Amino acid sequence: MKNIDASLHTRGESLYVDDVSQPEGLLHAAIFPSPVAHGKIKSLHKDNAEKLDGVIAVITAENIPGENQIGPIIQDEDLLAGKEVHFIGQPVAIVVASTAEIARKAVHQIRLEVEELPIITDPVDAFRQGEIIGTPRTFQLGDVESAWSNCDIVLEDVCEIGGQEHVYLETQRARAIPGEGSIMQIYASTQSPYAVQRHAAKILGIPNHLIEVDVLRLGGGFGGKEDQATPWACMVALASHHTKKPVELVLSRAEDIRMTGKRHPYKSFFKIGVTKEGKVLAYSAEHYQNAGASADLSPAVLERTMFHSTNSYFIPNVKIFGASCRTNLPPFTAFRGFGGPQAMFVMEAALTKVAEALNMPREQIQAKNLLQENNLFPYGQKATRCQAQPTWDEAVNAYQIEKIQSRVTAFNEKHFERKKGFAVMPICFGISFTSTFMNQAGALVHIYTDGSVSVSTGGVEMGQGLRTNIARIAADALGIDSERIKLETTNTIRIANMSPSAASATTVLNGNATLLAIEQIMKRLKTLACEELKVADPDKVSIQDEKILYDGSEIGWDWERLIQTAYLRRIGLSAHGFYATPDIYFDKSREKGRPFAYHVYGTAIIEVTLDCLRGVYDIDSAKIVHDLGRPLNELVDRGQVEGGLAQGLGWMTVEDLQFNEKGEILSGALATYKVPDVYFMPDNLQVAFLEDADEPISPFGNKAVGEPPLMYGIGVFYALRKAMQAFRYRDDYKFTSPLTPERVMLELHREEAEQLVKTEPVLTATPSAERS
Ligand code: MTE
Ligand code: LUZ
Ligand code: MOS
Repeated sequence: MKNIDASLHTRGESLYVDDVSQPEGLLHAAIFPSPVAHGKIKSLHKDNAEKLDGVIAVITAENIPGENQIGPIIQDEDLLAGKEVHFIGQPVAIVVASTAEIARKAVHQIRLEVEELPIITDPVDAFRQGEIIGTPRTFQLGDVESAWSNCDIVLEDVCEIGGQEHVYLETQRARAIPGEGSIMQIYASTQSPYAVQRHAAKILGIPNHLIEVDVLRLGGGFGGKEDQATPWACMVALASHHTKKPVELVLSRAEDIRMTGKRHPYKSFFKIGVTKEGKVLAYSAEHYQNAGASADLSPAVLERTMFHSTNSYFIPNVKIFGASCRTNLPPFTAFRGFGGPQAMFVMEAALTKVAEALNMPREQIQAKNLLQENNLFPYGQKATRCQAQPTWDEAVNAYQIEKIQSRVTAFNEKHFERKKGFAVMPICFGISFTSTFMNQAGALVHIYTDGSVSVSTGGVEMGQGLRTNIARIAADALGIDSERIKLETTNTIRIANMSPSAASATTVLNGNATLLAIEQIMKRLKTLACEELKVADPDKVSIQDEKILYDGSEIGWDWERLIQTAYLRRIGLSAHGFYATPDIYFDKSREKGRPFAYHVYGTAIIEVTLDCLRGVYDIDSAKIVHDLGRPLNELVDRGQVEGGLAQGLGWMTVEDLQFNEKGEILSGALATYKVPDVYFMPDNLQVAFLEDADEPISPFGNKAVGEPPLMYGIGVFYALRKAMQAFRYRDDYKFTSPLTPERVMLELHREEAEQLVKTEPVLTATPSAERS
């Protein structure tokens, strides 16, 4: 089955928020953002903006009728800055005008007087100054303190891990349309329609049921719209409330990059102890998460970091500490992997350090410590149906790792300035929201009298193929052609209290809810078929290829006849299904439990060629064995694996998110922030799916696939490090990401670079904000 959006997308006919024809009298909003990273607001001068022709209103915190609060976990985030500003780009005022151009022009007429306060941009500085969000966490297994003394060697180092801009193609946007009384419709590009609904209601001081949120599809979310689509939608609702007119807000790319959060940068310290054979006995890590100016989803992201701190390895003695640290940068937020990738980067750094110290191949150390069936994760869950070893073995055998090894060695002996390196990267990713209560979903199924079917779920299509997956699931469960299934928009009136589409669990949760809705209708239809066809056992009735079967053989009726008869017999042809993931729990007081329904595993081998005189490199190949369960739509799943890999490779290499000490973003445009393109991707990209790995709790055995493949990208960092070592061996190359060509140069030629910096004036980049 092909992606049901494929032909619309390729023709450019798919609709997004602002493609829908404009309602009469639509007004446009623009945001006045804080120009400084920290300070007390003394006064806001907006008269000049208000005087401009075409400006309808300038809205500030004082104009909020309800509560000026949008914090999702901790109540620490103003919709519009009230008394203080905490990062550059923080929204302070909304200008509403007849056109977007006028609104933006008016924004430039606003002036903010601020009494500036000290700025923190580094998470460890923040931690030292007590700027900690929530309570730091500690996960423990065994006893690291007594284990260190049993180790032959103990190594320590630090990782500095960069953030990542989402670069969804469609920037943040929303449109609000006022209805009668206080009713409001909101069209938003959000992964979380319910978050928009409840926060808009809170801002306006009205009950949730007066707000309807509708989402057709997103031009990408990648976590950046899990929570951070909410403010823009609340702002148009607020503007619409004041003007009594429809209002739209579309952020430009530059505004989007400056105003929204990204993947969290981390500073992490690790200590690892091993036997001289390379068996890891003890591991400890301290993760200092740069949370940005408000909590946003940071505590949940940190929690996932904790859960993924040992990746797909078993270590008997573990102690992980994590703290969410408040800085004066935009609030960092969900991004594919949700804190997992940072933890896994650190684990790989530790194993690399061990391999280098023991002078053993990295992959030998990895293989020695792979997670096995029934091993315990540090949080107390057992690894069951563990595919760490099977995916590793299949990758190593199918892709012939010895051949890769000897090819790399031969190449490196022959070439002086170019060096190859490779790395094996196993992944293990827990599936379920770590907040257990969020693992719930609803679906609403209608069958019309012509046999066509309407399916609504709480899931949002963001390019990941959800609509196609749900259509596949519904068609298979009903035994009919997928052409008969229509996927509706995601709407808070049809599905209440939905969780965000995130955590890779959208298909699993909403697909199961769809199955539960269909099950109810099927039960009624089967009973009806027994009555009409004078057969006895409803359990023996089935539908296949639109034919009604009894005990496996056709009995002359087809789908349309069955549905028409059901209608005439007054049988309900609609049902609502509700699904909640069973058997998951977590006890935060002990930091133990079973938070995940299951884990997704996989192994990648990544090979690179590095030009050691210029710092530039090619990713030659990425060869993956991925644990997918049974594919629902193999092309959709393959697309997720390749797309996730691309994003992971970019994060580790060229995507260099930079802020200066004033909290200004230096990579605030696509000219200064490079994302991987099609040429950057490995020429040789192979993806194999592990066979016979059906997941019992998922619809038709399919496993979640959205996020895990991103973490294969981590392998490229260690492949590049290998190539660097082949050129010039040193055991103190830094574990600092991304490993841009520039950083490769500075590392490979560290002494020369230091000499240069001493003698040459250093060029400083101009922040994009000053250029625009
Ligand atoms: N794929 C595309 N094309 N666009 C996206 O925005 N988001 C990713 C992943 N794949 C994303 C994507 C993220 S962060 C998640 S959590 C999952 O898709 C969400 O969808 P799922 O739960 O259906 O896997
Ligand atoms: N969002 C969330 C997520 O709220 N909880 C999670 O565990 C999660 N995991 C991945 C992505 N988003
Ligand atoms: Mo994805 S980070 O769970 O939206």
